[in-house]
Amino acid sequence: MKRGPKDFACAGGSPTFASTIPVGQLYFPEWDQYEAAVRGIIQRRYYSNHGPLVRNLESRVETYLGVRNALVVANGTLGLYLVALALGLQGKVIMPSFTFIATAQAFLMAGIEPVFCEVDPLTHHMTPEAAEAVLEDGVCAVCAVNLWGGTANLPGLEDWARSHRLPLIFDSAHAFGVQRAEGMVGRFGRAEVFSFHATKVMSATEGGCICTDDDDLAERIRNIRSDNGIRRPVNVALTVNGRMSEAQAAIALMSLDDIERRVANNRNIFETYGAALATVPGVRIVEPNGVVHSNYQNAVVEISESEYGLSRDHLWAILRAEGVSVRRYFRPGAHRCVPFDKIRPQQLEALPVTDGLCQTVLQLPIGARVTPADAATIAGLMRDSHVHAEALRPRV
Ligand code: T4K
Repeated sequence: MKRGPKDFACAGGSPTFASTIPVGQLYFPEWDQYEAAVRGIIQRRYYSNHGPLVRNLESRVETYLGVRNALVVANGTLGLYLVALALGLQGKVIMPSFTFIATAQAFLMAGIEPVFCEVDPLTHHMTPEAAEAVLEDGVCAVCAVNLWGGTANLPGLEDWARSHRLPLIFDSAHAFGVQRAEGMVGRFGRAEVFSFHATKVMSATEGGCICTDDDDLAERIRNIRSDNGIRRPVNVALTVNGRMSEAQAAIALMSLDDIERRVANNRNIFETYGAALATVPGVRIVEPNGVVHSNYQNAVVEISESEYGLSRDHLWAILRAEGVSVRRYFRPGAHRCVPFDKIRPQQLEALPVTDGLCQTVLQLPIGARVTPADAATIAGLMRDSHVHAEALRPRV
């Protein structure tokens, strides 16, 4: 506990944490498990190109999510790119600006121009109304993003996309293992793409996964991904190496075996933050939206400077000095990032909700390397920072 402003590390006091508490899920298997998995790879003399571990992983994910096709790839960005190629998209795609820049970059790589829409200020997700507001000539698809262990209004977006005859893709980078009343995330739209990056609940160190119930689309993706004609060869205009290696698949299989335990830890952490921060003025924790089961991929708060006494950026600096690796995802919105600020200058001042969130949202640590006790300490630091806000403000 910080009894006075001088106790804070930013003012010369001792940092609360001796080693930094990371943001990100960061699953690491036990060494014995890893050694056994790698020994198998070496004994089989088979590193990549849709090997037995990749095939097993795809089959396990299909069963876990109840989806017809799970196609693992090198990373989530590439997954979105492969979907855009396989759908033969040409023109523009509607997507929220409040997302990781990779969402927009993946489509731009495929020659498709993003048209950015607003998000709901409470849930941080795009809505059918937000998509309707930016519909323009040349739009050929919609890419919604599922954030923070929750989802957008998936059935509402499906209805809207259907009524405009637009294919709907979900960037579900954050949403592996998330469940809505209608079913597991992974089965909505034409395709959904997960990230299996180390910072995600489901980790292959680097990796991603495209899920679709559309068998023809899946076959095109398999051929574009360069699998040497596994299953049914299909003519495609372009092939891209999007393969996942056996070593990545080995980690992913161990991550999947362990996922429920880690989600339970995440939930404890999230609830600890929620209870401890409920009475801190100007701090709102963002609940996972629209789901019956969250993976608690993120613990996200919004900071209201007028009520809290410090801006989000002040609090960010204070916590980082204390050894808490808080992050300001996403900042700035994609519409203000290179090269989209030049491609669509007409949108620069058109997204005030997104601009506001980019200045107020903060990611708190959650994941395998964080404990509920850490979360209680971090929430205590946030309370103390509020109590001493006036003295802390000019120093950071
Ligand atoms: N769509 C959305 C909505 C996304 O959020 C993302 C990715 C994508 C699409 C694209 O998916 P991928 O192509 O990445 O599969 C991270 C991740 O690189 C990225 O996957 C993620 N979203 C994005 C939001 O965040 P960084 O650069 O902020 O993470 P990094 O490397 O700084 O790590 C975070 C913390 O974890 C740090 O404290 C360091 C620590 N860490 C990290 C790694 C990788 C470790 O201690 N050990 C590690 O091995 O981007």
